[in-house]
Amino acid sequence: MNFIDKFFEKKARNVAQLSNRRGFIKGIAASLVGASTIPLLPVARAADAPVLPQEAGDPSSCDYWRYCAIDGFLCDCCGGSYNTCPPGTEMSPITWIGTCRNPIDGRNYVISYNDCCGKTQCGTCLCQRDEGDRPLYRSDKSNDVNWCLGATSSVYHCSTAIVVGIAFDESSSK
Ligand code: ABN
Repeated sequence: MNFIDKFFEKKARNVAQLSNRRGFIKGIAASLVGASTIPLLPVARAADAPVLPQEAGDPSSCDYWRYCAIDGFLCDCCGGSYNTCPPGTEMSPITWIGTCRNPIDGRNYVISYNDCCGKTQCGTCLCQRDEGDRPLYRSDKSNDVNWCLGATSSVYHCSTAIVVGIAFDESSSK
């Protein structure tokens, strides 16, 4: 065999090796494994979306469904809203948690009653519904607590009512 024959034989073997059946199957398998890992990658899922219950009622009225366990001045009457603090105040990072039934969909929602802090008390729309409230000596179960003690300023202004989740049904938690 002369030099040219040897050269082309080697090239042909290389090409055959690269395009053999085993290599082809290996390639398919690799792409299948790769594709199967795509759903495992971190993506924003619907369950992570904020809970937005259907709304009914007047957030400046103490009867509003989210206020079932509140004790304080409604921020909605004080320049804020049922879930935002008035300008110039800061939301307390620690809170009292209640569970209220939404009359529209009949579901129970977990509500966080964050106080707004840094201005003297608002003084309008005092609302004390106290559902589930326990005496002050059970501070973990009492809503009669100034949660601004955990904020930069401990001066209490008003309270918000923020939906943080859907509560388990009593029957499903047993
Ligand atoms: N969480 C409302 C509040 C603030 C100060 C004192 C009592 C209750």
